[in-house]
Amino acid sequence: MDSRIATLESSDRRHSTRPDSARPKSPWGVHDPYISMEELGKSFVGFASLPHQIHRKNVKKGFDFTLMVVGESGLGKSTLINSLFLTGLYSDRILPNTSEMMKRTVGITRKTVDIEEKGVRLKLTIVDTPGFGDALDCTDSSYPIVDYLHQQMEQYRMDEVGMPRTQIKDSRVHCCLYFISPYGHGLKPLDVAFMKELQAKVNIVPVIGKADCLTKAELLRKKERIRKEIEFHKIKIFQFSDCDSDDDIEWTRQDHEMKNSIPFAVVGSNMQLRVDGRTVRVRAYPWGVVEVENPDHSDLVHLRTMLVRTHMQDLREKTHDNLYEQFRIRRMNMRSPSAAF
Ligand SMILES: Nc1nc2c(ncn2[C@@H]2O[C@H](COP(=O)(O)OP(=O)(O)OP(=O)(O)O)[C@@H](O)[C@H]2O)c(=O)[nH]1
Ligand SMILES: [Mg+2]
Repeated sequence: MDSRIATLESSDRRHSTRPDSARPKSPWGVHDPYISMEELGKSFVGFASLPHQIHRKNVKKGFDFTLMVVGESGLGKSTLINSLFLTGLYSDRILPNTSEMMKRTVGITRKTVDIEEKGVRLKLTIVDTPGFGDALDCTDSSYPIVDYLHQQMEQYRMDEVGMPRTQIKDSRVHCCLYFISPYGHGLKPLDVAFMKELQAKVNIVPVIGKADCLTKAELLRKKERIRKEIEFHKIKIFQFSDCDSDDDIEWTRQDHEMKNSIPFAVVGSNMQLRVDGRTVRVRAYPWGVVEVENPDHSDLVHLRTMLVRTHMQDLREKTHDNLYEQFRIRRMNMRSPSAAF
């Protein structure tokens, strides 16, 4: 007898021995959503398969996710993007030559990659922005970025009004990695002003760039100080949702570790080396090697886990349900299109 029939028989037996008056059990425990209702017994209407239906539909449609990097010039934004996604994850991707990598980013650039993993399609867009200098007033640097965020929200709003929902392309920015310098004593006034400017428009995830410039003790102190300053200045950064009490211990541990890593201390590199038979992305110094994906050296892996594995949907939902909704309401109440931002 095959195992599926054995499972059905035992589930039939479970239902037949239950007294009629007993409260029907939810069929969540049945793993095959396509087992017919007759097979499950008459006590279920069938809506318990809704999560599976939603899952199938979403998988078919695919997902959009857009990540933006913002911060002072030369903090390793463009390098980190490469380290995070565009080369490491996609081995067939052509590496730009070194001189191209060293170039300063001069305008807002958008790169999109279509990825498929186990039948799930993801359209990942990375928005790289030019770094700003030491000016005290952030308006000049923030204006093009804020304007870009506005345009994507406005485009989505117009598409919602004039297009079939299934054809809408979501280019709204779901997450902004805000780079903080490792050299200063915490947040600079410009960082505070910039993040305040961005907080109502995009989910901000703060990161310390070039974290290899700091010792472990310096890094811990800097993280603590930045967290306090963020709280003091009432800057709204992306809040990680709390674990539910029924989440498993490993998940809770990972979640705790991730929350403690904020601001993520990252190291980026475009160089790969063979170390002990493995290919690793490194920064090679005369005194040794920093492995960018080694959790003892950098939080890059925590950041990637958060962005891709654990909080992508949370970031997408917060963008749509909170930030976009507030934009839409403001936009409806105002005559001038740009006033909504
Ligand atoms: N020490 C160290 N250097 C880095 C790191 N990441 C990048 N760099 C170097 O820093 C320089 C600037 O890196 P970019 O990635 O171009 O910096 P950026 O923030 O994009 O700069 P802009 O485009 O001007 O805003 C390059 O020489 C990189 O090799 C890092 O994690 N640690
Ligand atoms: Mg750059």
